Amino acid sequence: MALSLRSCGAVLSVVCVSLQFAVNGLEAGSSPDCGCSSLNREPSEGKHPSCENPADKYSAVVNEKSSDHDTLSKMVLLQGGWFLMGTDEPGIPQDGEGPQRRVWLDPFHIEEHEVTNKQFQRFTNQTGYVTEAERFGDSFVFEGLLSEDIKSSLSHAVAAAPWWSPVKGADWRHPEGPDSDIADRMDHPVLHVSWADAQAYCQWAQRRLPTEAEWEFACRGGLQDRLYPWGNKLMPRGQHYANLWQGNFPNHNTAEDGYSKASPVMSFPANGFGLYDIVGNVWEWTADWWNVHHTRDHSRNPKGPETGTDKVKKGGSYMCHKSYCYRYRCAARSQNTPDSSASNLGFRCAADPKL
Ligand SMILES: *[C@@H]1O[C@H](CO)[C@@H](O)[C@H](O)[C@H]1NC(C)=O
Ligand SMILES: [Ca+2]
Ligand SMILES: [Ca+2]
Repeated sequence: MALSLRSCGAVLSVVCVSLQFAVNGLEAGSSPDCGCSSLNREPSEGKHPSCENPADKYSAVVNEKSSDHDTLSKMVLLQGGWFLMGTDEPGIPQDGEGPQRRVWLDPFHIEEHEVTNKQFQRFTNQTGYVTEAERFGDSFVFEGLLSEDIKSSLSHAVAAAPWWSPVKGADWRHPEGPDSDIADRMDHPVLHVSWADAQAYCQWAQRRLPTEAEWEFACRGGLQDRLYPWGNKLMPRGQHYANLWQGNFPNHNTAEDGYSKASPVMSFPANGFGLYDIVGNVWEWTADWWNVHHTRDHSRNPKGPETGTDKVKKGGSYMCHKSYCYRYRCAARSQNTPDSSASNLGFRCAADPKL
C-alpha cells in the first residue's frame, strides 16, 4: 500500500493564474465554434491564493508487484511508421487541420480507453493529488447539465459561448457542481482535469501523454485519409460509432446514441486498433503546444512547437454536433490553456515501448 512519492526531474508546471476567463478565438463573425476553445483561464500574474505550491512533483512509483498495476488501462502497442497526418480538405481550416503531411512515428503504446473516474480516484487516493479545478475552486460546466439550483446561482457565463458556465465547486468528484457526485459513474471518463492533472496521472502511471501525431495515428486505426476512425460515413449501417450530440445544439440533445452526457468508457465500437471513444465522449489532452501553421515537410516523431500558450486537445466530445463543432474527425483539433478544465475534457496516456 505504502507508496513513496519521490521527486524526479520532470517538474509539472502549474501556472498561477487569475480567476478571469478568457474568451479566446471567438472573434466576431468567426466560423462555427462549439466554444471548444473558449474555456481558457486567462493567464496573468499570481492573483490566485492557492498557487503556493506550483512545483508539486508526482513521480511514477507504481509498484509492479502490487495489484495497482491491474487497474491501469490496458495499452495497445502500435507499430508506427509513415502515415498521413492532417487533411487537405479541412472541416475547420482556421484550426490548422492542413495541409496533409507525411509523418513518421516510432512504435508506441496507447491506452485503449479514456482514463476513468475509478482510475483517477486510485491515483488521488495514493498520492493525495489535488486537481487544479479543486484548487481554483471552479470549473466549466455545460449549462444543459446543471441543476436549477446551481443555474439560479450563476452570475456569468462565457460571453461568446453562453452554454458554458464557470461553476463553483465543480471538479472531477462533482462534475455538475457541489450537488453532484460520481458514485454511479466510476466507469465514466474523468472530467474537469487540467493538462497538468492529466500529465501528473500519466507520470504516476509511468506513462506520458500522447503527442498530437501519436493521438492522430491512433485515431486513424490503420485507415488512410478517412474522416473518422471507422471510415468516411458517420453512421455506417445506421449505427452510432461515437458518443456525439444529436438534435439542435445547444438546446436539445435527443441522445439518439443513448447518452446526453459522457458515457461509460467502451460503450461504442473500438476502431481498427482496438481503441475506444477515440473520437467523441470526451476531448483528450495531448502533450503538444498549439500552433495552426504546418507545412508539407515530412517529419519524424513531431512533438509540436517548443512553447506556446495553449495545449492541443483532440477527438471532440459528447457535445459535438456538425453545426457547431465538427471536430469529431481524426484531423480535427482544438485547444485550451493548460490550466483549463471542463465537463467534456479528459485524457488517455501513452508510453514508449520498454527497452
Ligand atoms: C479511494 O479511497 C476511498 C476512501 O478510502 C475508497 O472508498 C475508494 O474505494 C478508493 N478508490 C479506489 C479506486 O481505490
Ligand atoms: Ca450523445
Ligand atoms: Ca474521446
